[in-house]
Amino acid sequence: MVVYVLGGPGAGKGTQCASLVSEYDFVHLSAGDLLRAEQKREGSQYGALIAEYIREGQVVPMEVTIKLLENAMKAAFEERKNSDHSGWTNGKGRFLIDGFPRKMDQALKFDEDVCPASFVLFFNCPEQELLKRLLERGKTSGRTDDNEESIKKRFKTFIETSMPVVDHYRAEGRVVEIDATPPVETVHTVVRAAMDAAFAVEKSKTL
Ligand code: UP5
Ligand code: MG
Repeated sequence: MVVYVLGGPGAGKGTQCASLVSEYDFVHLSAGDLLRAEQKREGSQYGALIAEYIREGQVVPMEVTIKLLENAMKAAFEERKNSDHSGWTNGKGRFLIDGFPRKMDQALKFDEDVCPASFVLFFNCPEQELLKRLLERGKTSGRTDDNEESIKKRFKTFIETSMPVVDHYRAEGRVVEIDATPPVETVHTVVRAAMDAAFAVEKSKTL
């Protein structure tokens, strides 16, 4: 099972995914985190390219990101193969894919080559609130894109390039939209209810 977790920069994708991991036995894969790790990896041929794209708020070419996601998914299966995680038997597993796909080409390619998503959690939040959160985080995050100039570029890319992906899945009836403006705990309660409902639908399909 794959759930895409989408939303603007700073919407709370990473924060909410972190709680869902233990509650639903998901493996959480943040495309941004995987790219940042690859950027830092000694000997990576993509380091400089990733650094430039992230600072400019642009979407890294999909081949790089999909490969990183595929590798991380394989590693998760390998790691859990002999464990007692109930949702992870017989080649089944649960992934929260955070911050991906953020461009139509990535969405189509991943759906076709790796696995189509069961549904999409979309965190909606006004830019003013996102800017406030990211500038606050930028005081300590060390992220090269948590500065006002990069944040503005990330917003532009999100509206122009990533919202069409959300709209594509919305047209297919696969988007669960969550208001991400309230405090973390409030959003979390709503997300849990949405997950429980989505799991009930998934289960009914397999009965
Ligand atoms: N916070 C969270 N929820 C809150 C709430 N409800 N109320 C108040 N504060 C809240 O949260 C951000 C901050 O807000 C934190 O300080 C948190 O405490 C607080 P977080 O959970 O980190 O939000 P998130 O949505 O994960 O924000 P993030 O900055 O990670 O989102 P982006 O989508 O911008 O970043 P990502 O890491 O996914 O991508 C970075 C870059 O990588 C992209 O711009 C792009 O260049 C590249 N990329 C690709 O090229 N391809 C990909 O497929 C993915 C990324
Ligand atoms: Mg994040």
